[in-house]
Amino acid sequence: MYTLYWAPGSAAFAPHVLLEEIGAPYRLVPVDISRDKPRDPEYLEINPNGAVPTLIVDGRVVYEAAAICLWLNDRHPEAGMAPPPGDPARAHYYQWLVYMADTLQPAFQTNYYPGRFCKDERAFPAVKARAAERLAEIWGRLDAALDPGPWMLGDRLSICDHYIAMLSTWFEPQHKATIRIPRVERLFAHLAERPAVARTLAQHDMA
Ligand SMILES: N[C@@H](CCC(=O)N[C@@H](CS)C(=O)NCC(=O)O)C(=O)O
Repeated sequence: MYTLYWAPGSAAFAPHVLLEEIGAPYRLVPVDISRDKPRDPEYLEINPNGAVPTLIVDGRVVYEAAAICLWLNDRHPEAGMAPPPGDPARAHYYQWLVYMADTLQPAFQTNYYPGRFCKDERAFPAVKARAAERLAEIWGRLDAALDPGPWMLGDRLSICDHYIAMLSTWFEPQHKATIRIPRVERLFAHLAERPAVARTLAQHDMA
């Protein structure tokens, strides 16, 4: 039985949808990640970053959404959400997952939490404006990588697709005017037809 610490609409979405794709039994534990509230000390013992997701199985704790996805795929190759070891497509499976986690997610973080990157509150609008530019650059590269698609790995569905779909739900209204991601939107529409995705979207109140 897996235990997933989560919050709706958060980085827990990708591990959550992967658990649904796998069909493994799991339970969800909600975490309050409100910006204006301190983190629950009990949760900080599990994940000192105070962020979601965290996954526990057989007493082993793992955090970082991408790491959880890689680990779940290792444990459940039968779900077909990763090219197997030795398959050349595995190179880009690693590449895109790491790129989204270490390049795109920090740009979102800079936008959502400017105070973690700059102490001077007067500079927050400038920090957020630069984050918006970074988001536009990075999303441009990701959307281009979906040509011809339809998936991140070409004709093969993988966790990379669930991951990019998750991140595409993190925009603030002002980004929508400047960031165009038509191929990602097409990918999302295809993915939403999958029962595992529909169930997860419903649990995140995003159906
Ligand atoms: N690098 C972490 C980041 C996770 C993250 O930023 N989670 C957000 C929700 S999407 C969160 O919990 N934010 C609350 C906080 O950072 O205090 C991961 O990929 O798991």
